[in-house]
Amino acid sequence: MFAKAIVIPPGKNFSNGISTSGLGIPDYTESLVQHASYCEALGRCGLEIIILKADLAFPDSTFVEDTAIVTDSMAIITRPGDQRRRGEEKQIEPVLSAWRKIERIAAPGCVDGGDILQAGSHFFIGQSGRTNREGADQTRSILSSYGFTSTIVPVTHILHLKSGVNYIGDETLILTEELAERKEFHSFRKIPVPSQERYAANCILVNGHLLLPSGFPETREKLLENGYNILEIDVSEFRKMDGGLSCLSLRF
Ligand code: CIR
Repeated sequence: MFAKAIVIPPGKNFSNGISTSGLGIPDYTESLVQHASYCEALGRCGLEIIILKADLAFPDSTFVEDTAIVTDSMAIITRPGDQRRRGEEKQIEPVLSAWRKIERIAAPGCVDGGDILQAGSHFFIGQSGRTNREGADQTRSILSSYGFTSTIVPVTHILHLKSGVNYIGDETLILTEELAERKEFHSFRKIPVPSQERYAANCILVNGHLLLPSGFPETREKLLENGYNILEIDVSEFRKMDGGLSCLSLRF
């Protein structure tokens, strides 16, 4: 069960962040409305929301998940893989240190939290354009010293591991068709998303509610058939900046 979530509403210069989506420029007012609905949904899941202020030096800082890996016993402060985002983690560390022992990723290691997927006591660590081998190895070794096991998964064609696969409880992964073939995930029950709905693979289970991006009817139907209690949220403006639902909060 999660008790809290840290969020950062998008700053005025949100549209200056990194984007490869080709989906156009996000509407700032709409992004604030969507962010507020996202927070409201987390509130409905019983979480206390800790809202930090956007720092205009970091237009991508609303994607707060990339700055830390939070477990029950400790938090690892990451070292973001893209230079333009390096420093976002400095705002998060003092906040998390009130609740968790702090560990850190050190140079030359780089890790984005979006590459770190927890499934019970096991972690999958995406080695991607943002998380290098050194960062993945540091993460493995910290996790192992706290009793967690982990597997490194090569990530290609998508930004982060969690852009394509997420753990939704009961030994179940929701994932893209490509990732469903991967041997690393063979022991899990899988809910594949159709290729035209691949964005919906980034959804999160929060205290018995499944937060799902709106606009993905086939995935929604499949999840309903599987008994999930769905809360749909429109995050279209964040998608324009390559962000998914999971990256808008740090839940713990
Ligand atoms: C970036 O490229 O870093 C941001 N525009 C999007 C980050 C999304 N984060 C995530 O999926 N964990």
